[in-house]
Amino acid sequence: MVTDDSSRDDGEQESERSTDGGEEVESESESESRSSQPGTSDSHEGDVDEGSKQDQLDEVRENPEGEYLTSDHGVRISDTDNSLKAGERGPTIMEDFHFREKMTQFDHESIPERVVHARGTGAHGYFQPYEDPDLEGFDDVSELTKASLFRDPDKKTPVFVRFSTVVGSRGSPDTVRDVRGFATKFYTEEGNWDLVGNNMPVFFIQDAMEFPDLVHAIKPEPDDGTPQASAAHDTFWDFASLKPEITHMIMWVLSGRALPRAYRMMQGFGVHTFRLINGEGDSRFVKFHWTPKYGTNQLVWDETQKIAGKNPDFNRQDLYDVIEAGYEPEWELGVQIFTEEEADEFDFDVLDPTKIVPETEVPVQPIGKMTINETPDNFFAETEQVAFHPGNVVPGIDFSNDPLLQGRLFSYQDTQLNRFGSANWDEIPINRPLADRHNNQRAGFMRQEINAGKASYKPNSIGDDDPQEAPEAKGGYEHHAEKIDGKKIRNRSESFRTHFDQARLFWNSMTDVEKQNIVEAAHFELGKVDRVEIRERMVYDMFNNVDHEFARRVAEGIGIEPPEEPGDEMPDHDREDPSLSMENRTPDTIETRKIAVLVDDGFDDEHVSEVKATLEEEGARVEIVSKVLGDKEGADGGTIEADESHATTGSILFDAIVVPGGSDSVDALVEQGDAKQFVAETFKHYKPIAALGEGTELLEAVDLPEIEVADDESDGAVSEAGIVTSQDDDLEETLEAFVDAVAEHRHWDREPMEVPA
Ligand code: HDE
Repeated sequence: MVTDDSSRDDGEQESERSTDGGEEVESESESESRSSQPGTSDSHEGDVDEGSKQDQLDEVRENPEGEYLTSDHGVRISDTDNSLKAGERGPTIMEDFHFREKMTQFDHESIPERVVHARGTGAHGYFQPYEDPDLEGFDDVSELTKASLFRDPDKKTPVFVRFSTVVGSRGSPDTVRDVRGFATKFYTEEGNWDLVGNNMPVFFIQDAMEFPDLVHAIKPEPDDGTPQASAAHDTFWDFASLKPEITHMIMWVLSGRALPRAYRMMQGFGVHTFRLINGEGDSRFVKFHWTPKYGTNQLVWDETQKIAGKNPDFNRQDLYDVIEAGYEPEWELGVQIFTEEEADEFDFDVLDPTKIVPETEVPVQPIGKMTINETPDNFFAETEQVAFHPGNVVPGIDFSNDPLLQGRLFSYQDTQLNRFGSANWDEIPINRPLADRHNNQRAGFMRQEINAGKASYKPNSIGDDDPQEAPEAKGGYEHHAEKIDGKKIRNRSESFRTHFDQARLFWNSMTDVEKQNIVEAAHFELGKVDRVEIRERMVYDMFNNVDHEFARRVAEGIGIEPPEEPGDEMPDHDREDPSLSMENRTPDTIETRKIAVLVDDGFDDEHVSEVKATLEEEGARVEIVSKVLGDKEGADGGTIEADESHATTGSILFDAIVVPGGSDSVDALVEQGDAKQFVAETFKHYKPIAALGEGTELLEAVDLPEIEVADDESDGAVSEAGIVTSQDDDLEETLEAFVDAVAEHRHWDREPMEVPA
């Protein structure tokens, strides 16, 4: 239960009932410290800890274990299979309250899906600030912000995080090319803070007014309702080709960032410039960054399409499985801090959400860490009903005038009214804050709270004018007193007009492989566009203003003439920012990676047990894959159970594969098309492969292009382009090399074009 020492210490106030129904215990010292003035307690310290949200949710958890079936009103039900009829073969009788209740509830089960970000998954966890973060120019984080969640390194603030795709409907596949939502609700002692961000640091448009147009353009086309969850159609690229400010975001969306390997392997960004305000009222601009412990890794396009069929819940299931297996995905929260004066010196406008603040200009400084460690009990109650709102901020965090952010401050409250049909959506358990709530807002559909007292207005004398407004010194939220002096104008600032400069920075910062991936993504996306003039506009008016060579390469794949000269607006800088390339963000760990071991009867017992032990010790998840399910017998008589068969899985659902030795096992695999496809696809998708002893024969059978595989002449392990093989028994050395290859994630130095899989 959340203790209630954040309530006003008011001598005249009657003991309040805490909102979660728990009892309130008042210590002597607390009662002594009361004064007749409200709000003598100006700190909330001690109110919230890691378990507070779960404790609060426990109050509403229902568990049927060992219980009788009842109606919604608590009456025990004797038969829930047969409706009440006039005679065994007669019509159903109106009196059947159980039938009516059961059916009515069912008929009303669905609520509107989110208009964007409908498809998602969530998890619980906590945020903990670092002790004494190394903040350049500041001795202490409190010099930066008064928000209490950042200040006490012993404090763990509960969070709920929801990851999502944007375009697809609630049932669409997870692995589509799309931006991913990364929304975090912090249940702080000072109220809820919602950091509603994405896995890309920029956005498509500059003004909230354009959002309905963007979403209409990218959603399925209005006449035939296709395609689902994809930008690859005429209306999106028509819109894009007429909006040069979209160019930078398009570069991100064509890159591997739009194909995350897992939600736990994505960066997150607040996107907009926000403000941090300290206790003196000083404001600084801030950009928020989440950096994942497991690195920023991607799938490849061919893989994503196959996964969409084999397991459309790939990312959703992955997050659930990993947490249930006891792993705790983490992200470091970092801030880029700059003053308004510094912002004025940048060659872009920090209020323009199509721009980043390059890390080469302002470093990201870590201030804390988020850990997620608990899956929801009920998808609907938690993940579907969680409702975010960028307007949920706590003292110490404030907004900038970014016109996209400003519009969001309206839209999210409004959209929740549509989804929940009531202004009381904040009372739903997953949305309810841990901080106390007292105000005169009340009634409405589905009101849960019983607001005691006679006076529900202010000012009042009947109820001592409670609840009292809190001055800033008592934790009252004060908006930053920014001086504004302007004419009412419906226009866009000139400073928002440099559209290609940072798109070029992004392109310059990519590795050759990443560039090629972007070009191929454009071939697919624009290749799906029927109208040639739209393809031409994208290449001639947009890409040719980012990089001439890029535009030429895109043109080659989509049946239009390549541009001859660079575009008139192409910037000529060669600036790079290494932080933008995912290749620079691969971590040195294989924790959580999923590795398949391909076996059949007759496998080499020692190989399999060593492989499992070594990889699991490194934190990987190992699964035995065979032709069919059931026990497999080793050459030395051991048995092992297959976790998956070729019918239930595929190489695309793994990060790497191992083919152990054992001549009977390998002879069988060589005869299996599925096993050969497993190897060929893994190769094609640049993923690591290990083959031990006879296992190398399966690789030979697949005829991989130009890769050296260990033979009898080889001395120890051979490792080339992520293919690790050995013929002798030095398993330790071989597996060490394989672990390094897995940590590297993808091995782009292959030529998989000829592989038919
Ligand atoms: Fe959202 N966005 N958005 N958005 N957004 C919604 O709110 C909207 C924008 C983001 O897991 C909706 O509850 C407008 C930027 C996430 O529940 C809606 C504009 C960023 C989520 C809405 C934007 C986001 C949403 C739909 C332009 C990254 C999912 C359902 C002004 C910084 C949250 C809902 C979840 C959801 C409006 C632009 C992130 C309609 C008007 C920029 C992660 O209110």
